[in-house]
Amino acid sequence: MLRIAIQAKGRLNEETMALLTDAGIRVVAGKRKLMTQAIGFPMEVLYLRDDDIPQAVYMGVADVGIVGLNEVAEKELPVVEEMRLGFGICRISLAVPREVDYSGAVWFEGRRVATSYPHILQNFFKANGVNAEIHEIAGSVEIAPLVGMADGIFDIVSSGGTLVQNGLREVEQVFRSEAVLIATAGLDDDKRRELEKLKFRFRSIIDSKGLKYVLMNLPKNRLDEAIALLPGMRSPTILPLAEEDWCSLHVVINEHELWEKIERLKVVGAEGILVLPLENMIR
Ligand code: PRT
Ligand code: ZN
Repeated sequence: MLRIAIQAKGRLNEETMALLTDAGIRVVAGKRKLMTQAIGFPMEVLYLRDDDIPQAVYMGVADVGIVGLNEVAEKELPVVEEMRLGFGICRISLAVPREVDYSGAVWFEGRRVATSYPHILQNFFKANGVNAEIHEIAGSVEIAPLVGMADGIFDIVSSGGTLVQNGLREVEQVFRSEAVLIATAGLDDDKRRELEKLKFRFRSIIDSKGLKYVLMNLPKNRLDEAIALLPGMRSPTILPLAEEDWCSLHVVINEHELWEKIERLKVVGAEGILVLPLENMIR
């Protein structure tokens, strides 16, 4: 049976739980319980702090884990990245006080930088031939320049709001991150098989994100024009209607082009258009 490590609480917890639920895996998280048995998939769920997940997976305490790629990169442990999950998207950036006249990475030469990601930062400085003093601090990195602890910071940025609030300006985007599924290297055959099943479920959920199932009625003689407008799956589904000159067309359309497509379909005579959420697309 697989054991998966997930973040007990924090930014990744909610979307991780939602991904498991969508994959038909129910987890009843008992308060203060470190581990629970999943329902709907033979799996145990281990709740950890995100910082501890790469190590737990590396040691085989958990076979797989869901954690930010930033934590995996920082820990520099040889675990296998199985799949990117498309949430928890952020970057780790260097930032300096707004008023600084920034001249490129050399600006950091001899300067102090506060961060919770010293290894990733060290690699960046090394690649750029910069010698800077890296100060590792656990939290509230963004206030370090204000209180005189550092000249700049290297921290996670998402909207950029936190930097602005603290009078800082993002100057180098060093590392891009999102939640990833990682696994212990060299899982045995049984566990590998279970993991492939899990990945198959995750993949179909990720692939269906932003997709809508669209049904419409269409005069048969405009069908070719309508099909020419529609991208996507191998061919649209066309069903006969009681009224002879009409048919019903079913297609999958991506959210971001939904309205544009619908407007054009109306021009070629589509009527009674229904847009339905698409839960899963199994390829
Ligand atoms: O308790 P535990 O150790 O498990 O959690 P934690 O407090 O260490 O981490 P948590 O829950 O804050 O974040 C978990 C993971 O979410 C991170 O490792 C990233 O992979 C991912 N993630 C995505 C983020 C953000 N977005 C994010 N915006 N992690 C942190 N932030 C913080 C950032 O540190 C900064 O303080 O949000 C602030 C910046 O946000 P903006 O939107 O103002 O730019
Ligand atoms: Zn953490």
